[in-house]
Amino acid sequence: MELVKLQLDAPFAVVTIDRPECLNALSSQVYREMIAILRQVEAMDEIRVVILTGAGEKAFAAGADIAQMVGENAIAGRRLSGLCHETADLLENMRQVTIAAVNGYALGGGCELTLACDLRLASENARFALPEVSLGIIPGGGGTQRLARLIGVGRAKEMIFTGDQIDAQEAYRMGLVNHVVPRDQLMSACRALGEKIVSRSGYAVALAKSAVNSSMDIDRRNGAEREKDLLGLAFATRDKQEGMEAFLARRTPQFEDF
Ligand code: DAK
Repeated sequence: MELVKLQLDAPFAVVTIDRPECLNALSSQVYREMIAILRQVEAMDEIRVVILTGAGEKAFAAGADIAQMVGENAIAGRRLSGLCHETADLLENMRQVTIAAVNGYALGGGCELTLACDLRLASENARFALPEVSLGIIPGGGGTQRLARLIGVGRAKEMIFTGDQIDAQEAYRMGLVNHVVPRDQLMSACRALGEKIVSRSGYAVALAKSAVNSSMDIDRRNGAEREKDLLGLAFATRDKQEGMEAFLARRTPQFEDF
């Protein structure tokens, strides 16, 4: 791939948007390459955690590629929207845990990619914004939906209506990111968090991911039903037996490969 790089180091896959000369702007080619890579990674049994980041010192991704969008009509815009949504949906629903390692600007489509990840870790220099209204458009990669669910409607509307950037500490206070760490510790912090998750039952984590994601799409009563069903499924696994027996025997559980 030209614009998105994949580095495999099981149980981790690191996916890097690699256009630092334009702050990793997200062209349709970037989205296409990301979709291909995420599909490939999703099929890899040995990979449990996907870390998404941007190349260079300044940006995770400074949004959709304005140089490409400026010449596009409504049909091309609709097509781009499809790619944005497909990428975000893959990140959100893939069987692996996805972590955004936000190493600088995460603007527009870049911010939307972080929102689709399960977890977000930011370096101290990270900055977030949905500045689309400054360009005469609105967020088109799920930003109007996911941001409000994550930080609340009022705060999301302020960010979207003003397009203002917020720094990493403010993002942390809002609940937009899970942790803020020094720049040089960003990847190691992502890996440490990933290692901890990998030490738990992989199947249970995947069931939990599916249950939490359901809460975004369905009402609370049906969500509770789904939670009960998934918990019932968890009770049928060897991991449940192993986890509970290990607890009682005061030993570390040996979970099945997932
Ligand atoms: N697209 C293309 N090029 C970009 C870019 C972008 N988004 N962001 C930066 N660059 C390029 C700059 O043009 C510059 O290129 P050269 O002039 O060197 O050739 C280079 O990257 C370095 O940028 P700056 O010189 O501007 O660097 P600074 O440090 O001065 O400023 C900045 C950094 C991040 C504050 C600034 O670059 C900036 O404001 N960038 C644009 C941010 C932005 O507005 N992003 C777009 C948000 S809108 C859709 C789905 C999704 C979307 C749209 C439609 N459909 C469903 C249709 C998403 C929209 C967006 O993401």
